[in-house]
Amino acid sequence: MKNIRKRFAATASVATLGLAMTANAVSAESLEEVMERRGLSQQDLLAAAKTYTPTGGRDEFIVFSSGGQSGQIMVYGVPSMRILKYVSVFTPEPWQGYGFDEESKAILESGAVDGREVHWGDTHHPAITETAGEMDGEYLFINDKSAPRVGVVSLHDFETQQIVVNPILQSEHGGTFVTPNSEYVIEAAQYPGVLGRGFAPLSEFNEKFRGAVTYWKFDREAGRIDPSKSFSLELPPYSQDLSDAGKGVSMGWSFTNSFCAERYVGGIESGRPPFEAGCSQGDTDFLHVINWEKAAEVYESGKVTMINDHPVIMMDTAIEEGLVYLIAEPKSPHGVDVSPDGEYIIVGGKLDTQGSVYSFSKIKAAIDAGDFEGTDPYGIPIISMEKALHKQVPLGLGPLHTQYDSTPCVVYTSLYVDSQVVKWDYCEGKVLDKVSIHYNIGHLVAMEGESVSPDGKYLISLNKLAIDRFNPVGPLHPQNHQLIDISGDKMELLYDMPVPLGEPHYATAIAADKLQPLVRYRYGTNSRTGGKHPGAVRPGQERIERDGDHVKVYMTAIRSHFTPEIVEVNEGDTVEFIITNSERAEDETHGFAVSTYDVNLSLEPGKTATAKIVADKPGVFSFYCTEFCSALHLEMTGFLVVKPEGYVEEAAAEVSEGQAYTKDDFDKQMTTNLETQAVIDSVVAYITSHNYQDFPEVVALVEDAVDQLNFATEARTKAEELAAAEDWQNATLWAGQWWQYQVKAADIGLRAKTYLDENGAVKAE
Ligand code: CUK
Ligand code: CUA
Repeated sequence: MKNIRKRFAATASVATLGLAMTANAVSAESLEEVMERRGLSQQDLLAAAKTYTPTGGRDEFIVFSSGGQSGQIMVYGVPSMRILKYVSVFTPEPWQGYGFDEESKAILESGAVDGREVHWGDTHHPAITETAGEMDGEYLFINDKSAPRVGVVSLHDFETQQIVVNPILQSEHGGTFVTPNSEYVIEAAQYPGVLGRGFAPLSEFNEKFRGAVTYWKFDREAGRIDPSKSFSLELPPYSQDLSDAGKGVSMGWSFTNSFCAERYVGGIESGRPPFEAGCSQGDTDFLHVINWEKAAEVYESGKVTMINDHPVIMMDTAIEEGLVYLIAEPKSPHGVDVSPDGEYIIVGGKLDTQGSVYSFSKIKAAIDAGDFEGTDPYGIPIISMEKALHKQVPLGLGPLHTQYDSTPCVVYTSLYVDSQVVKWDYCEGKVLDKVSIHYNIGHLVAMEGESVSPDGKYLISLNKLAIDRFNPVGPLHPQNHQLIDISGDKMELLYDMPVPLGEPHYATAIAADKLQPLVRYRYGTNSRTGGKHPGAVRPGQERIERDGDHVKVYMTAIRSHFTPEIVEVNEGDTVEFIITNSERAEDETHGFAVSTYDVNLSLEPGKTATAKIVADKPGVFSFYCTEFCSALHLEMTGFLVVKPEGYVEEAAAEVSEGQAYTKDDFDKQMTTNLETQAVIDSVVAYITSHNYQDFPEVVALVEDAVDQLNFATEARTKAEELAAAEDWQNATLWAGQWWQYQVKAADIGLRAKTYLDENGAVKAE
């Protein structure tokens, strides 16, 4: 009767659901009908086909974009333009626990400037480590313009592992750019200051204010910048801007341009013309040409002045040793980009209409011949612009940055004022094509476009304005990354990607197959140091230790419980939860939060992290897992009991039992368990009868399932022992726990089976 009524109800609902019929009709729509309905052209369809990535598909390139004022880096795929990750560098980011666990707090705290913690960053230029001028995908650097800092991100796990603070600059911008073997990470100043962040009156600007460029030594083995082997070079108080490292023929040199070589100091409030007037008055600024290889030798020979314990090669020494030269560059320059072979250096001028192509061999010839047109006010030799130029090519209004194509001599330059990208030939000096973007492009990035062997194919325009491109969301619009196809003669705009994160400046793109990130950590890893966490424990080793009013909880997390689950402390105690995720299954991340406290962990498989709180208020607070990690995720919880000062336990210290269980309950649970075991056995038989060892993903799942089954066996033994003693209460609960482990093992087993099915595993003979 019940069934009939159900069936009747089902029929009635189908009959009355005219909507369902319409939905069927829609899904049968033809391509032409969809195009008509959505107003799509053939061109749109072609663009879609070039970017659309079906479910499960992967991208050919991975882009790391500066997240601007978010202090983060955004990671997305090309051509799909699907965002994959935000890596926080200078800013707390709760999902990944960054700034909410002790390990990452230590990283953020190391970014304190003169004792002041800075919780945001203005990220501009990411750079991936290089080997022989090729991106190798191991580490990534990014600068903070607002507080002069450099962050180091490991691309083994996409986590920030180091922040170094520039000891002498008060402002920077021309970072980070790596030398061809990542020997150094270049960071150049922006606004001049007294080196060491000291004071001098602005009336002594020319005498006391300075710029500089810092060469941070990268220790590849350690995966860290080594400040003790890093040095800087003092420069005049021209506002240094972007930099690039020489390569090939210009290996050992670096180039940093500047604006406001006028050394104008504003003062609009006292009737003086503003900065913008005084800083754009001159026709030219200076490109700084620096021999960093020789500078490193000078530094090692000890010809430095220590400022804030940091070695600085002063200008007099730099001039004497032939480390630095200047060349005029036109009209408020911005980008400086070295060609793949290292011979050409292309500079764009914000107020110019042409791209200036300098020739390194001409520069070198002038230096070798001592052929200078004079010196600047500080005595630095100036190479004549005419003698250093290969060509100047009219490109359009406001050329900023340039990226190199896979075709020799072909480059793409952003035109800020024209809102266009221009494709041109810098060898011949001719424009090849232009495409309009929306709107006011800043940087642009081509695939591996700054390496010695650019990949071409795609270009992304990182625009300053979005204006009318997207659905309105208030006065602050999203940023707009526009994907452009550069595989043909004509550039073709394919896709707009809105990004609500921060203004992107530069981005860098690498072939996806060069990235080999971890799937799980070595058991008990402190992801911020890369080493073994001293507080890591394995299941069975969990404990609570007290030292005075400091309580350490050594905990494990595995689907779907924390061990221990009840933690009792006294009001005023400092409590550290040091938690290891004991999982090995891919993507089985657990979170950890304590109600009302400012902590959240992201515990990926194998990771150990610490949530530290001061239990300053008596009460009972739940801690729980913040990632929906299994069907019993909501049950992944525990209590932090904070006893009031002077509290004396009156009632028995036993935890409340909740529901009471009988032999019937136990028997019922056992029946369920034995049925479940039969299912597990069949899945195991399926997996082991196939060539699962050929699939590393499945091997990992099997390992994880075996873990769960071992736990299951332990729980079963306990249940059976308790049943023998007729303790039906605990026997039933342990039988239930056995079932929990079975369910997890079955879940993992089914994932493995599905994977084998979908990936063509074969049945063994
Ligand atoms: S900068 Cu923003 S568009 Cu910081 Cu490289 Cu040129
Ligand atoms: Cu672990 Cu939810």
